Amino acid sequence: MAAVSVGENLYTTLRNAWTSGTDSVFLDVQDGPAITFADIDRSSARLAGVLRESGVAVGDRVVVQVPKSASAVGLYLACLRIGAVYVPLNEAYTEAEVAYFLDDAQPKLTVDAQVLGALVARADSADSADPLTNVEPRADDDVAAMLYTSGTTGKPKGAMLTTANLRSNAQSLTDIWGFRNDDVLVHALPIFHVHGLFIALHCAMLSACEVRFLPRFDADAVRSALHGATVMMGVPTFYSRLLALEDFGAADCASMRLFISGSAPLTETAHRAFEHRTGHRILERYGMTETGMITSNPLHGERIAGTVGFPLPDVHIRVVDDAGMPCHVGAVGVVEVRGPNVFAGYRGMPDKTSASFRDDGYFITGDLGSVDVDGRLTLSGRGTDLIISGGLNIYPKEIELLLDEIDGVVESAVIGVPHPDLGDAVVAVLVAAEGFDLAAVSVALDGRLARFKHPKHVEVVRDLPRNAMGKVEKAALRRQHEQRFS
Ligand code: MCA
Ligand code: AMP
Repeated sequence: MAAVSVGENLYTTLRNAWTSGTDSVFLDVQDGPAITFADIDRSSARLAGVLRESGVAVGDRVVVQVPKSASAVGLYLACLRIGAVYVPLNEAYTEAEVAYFLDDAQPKLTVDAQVLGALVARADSADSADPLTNVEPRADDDVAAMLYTSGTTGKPKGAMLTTANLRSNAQSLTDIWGFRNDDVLVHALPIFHVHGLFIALHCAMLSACEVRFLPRFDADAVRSALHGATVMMGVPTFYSRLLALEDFGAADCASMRLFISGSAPLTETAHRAFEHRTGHRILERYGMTETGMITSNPLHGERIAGTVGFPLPDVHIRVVDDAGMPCHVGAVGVVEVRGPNVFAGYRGMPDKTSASFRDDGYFITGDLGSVDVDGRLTLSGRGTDLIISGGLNIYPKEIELLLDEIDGVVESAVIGVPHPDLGDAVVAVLVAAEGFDLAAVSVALDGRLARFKHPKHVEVVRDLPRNAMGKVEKAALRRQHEQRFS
């Protein structure tokens, strides 16, 4: 792949990759005319002009909480063009949650569905701002986007991703996954996370290939989109839902060359079942908001179920013990990573940032894993209580704090429990006063916590299991509830 110069805007990198095929389809949006690369170039230039006219300048943050659409992609590219920092938010967040992000990000502009409609209308109208065809030069370490991610106890932190972070990951993945301009990518992921926004769309743009841009994951719609397509990226729930379609099989995947899974562990059972039904071995990869993709199983070569493969080009990983010393081959420890993919830090949180890095620049992921003699990484959980449900991260502490405030709740413990569809599902265990009414739980959480974080099951118990130090034993609780959804 051609080397890129320092000072190149990521938009320019992406655009240079498709210049020869501007009339080819980029986003096949199902319910409207297909968007070509030339279309998105034009519409993002117009939107960039409108953003500029609205006073958005280089380095300003633009917070975006909108449904998935071609216009949202245009807005992302418009922000890149003018050097604004794109800050996407999950559509499911409540007003209370969004208020925190706005206060923290201090955006110049906040875009919801209505504002996006108005921006697009202005961009489309004859007397609108001039399209901004010149692209702002950006240095490699300039921040291009900021995505929120939470710690185990603290509030969400804005992970600042630089031009070089996004570019290096995009180039490596396009390369190692063998993307070509005759690929057709099935895109059913949301575009407010690294997976759907950067990994999927950057690979498509760098290879100038077509994207079947579905509004959300719907198993039947995805199944029909697979016909004539070549690649799909998804979270494990996508694969378990496809497998749940009774007659889904090889005939549905006849044109496919690659299925990629990530964001959460893909069980060996799902991996094998998918191969058995379709003949395809899913390629599993591993990443984080702060780092983009870290490792991947090989395109050519053995894809091993239950492992997440090898570090990407220029990315280095190591596994360390509690004392920060490198572990022996095969021993489990904390995974650390260094490379051009690793973020610039949490905005406005220098202490949290430095606590996340070793002195030699390695980022501490918090994931537990081991590396085998060939350098292949296998993950074995996390050192923290993080719950990954349907590919979305949920932090027990955030829910426990709200539960503990409910009248009649003495204490609470929130755990992730194996779930056939979501991987893990949220369960809340409460110690409560006599006669406590469970209906109070949803009343307390509604409007304060995005619905996907609400417990799928709530149970009242007499006591929570504790160790000798008095700490709640979540592992014991998880064992007690492990059959709940099976
Ligand atoms: C929706 N619901 C959920 C989830 N999603 N509950 C728990 N976990 C979830 N993930 C709840 C809703 O609140 C609602 O509840 C009910 O399910 C139906 O909502 P609906 O929107 O219809 O759900 P769905 O369409 O079935 O969505 C499930 C999904 C979706 C397809 C698995 O969550 C999804 O697309 N997940 C992918 C997330 C993702 O892109 N992750 C990447 C981030 P109620 O009825 O009670 O209101 S990680 C990343 O980017 C890193 C870097 C990486 O490695 O990739
Ligand atoms: P997030 O920061 O929300 O993007 O979530 C990142 C976390 O998702 C990682 O730290 C891992 O715990 C988890 N993750 C991503 N990909 C995988 C995978 N293939 N297998 C297991 N866990 C994964």
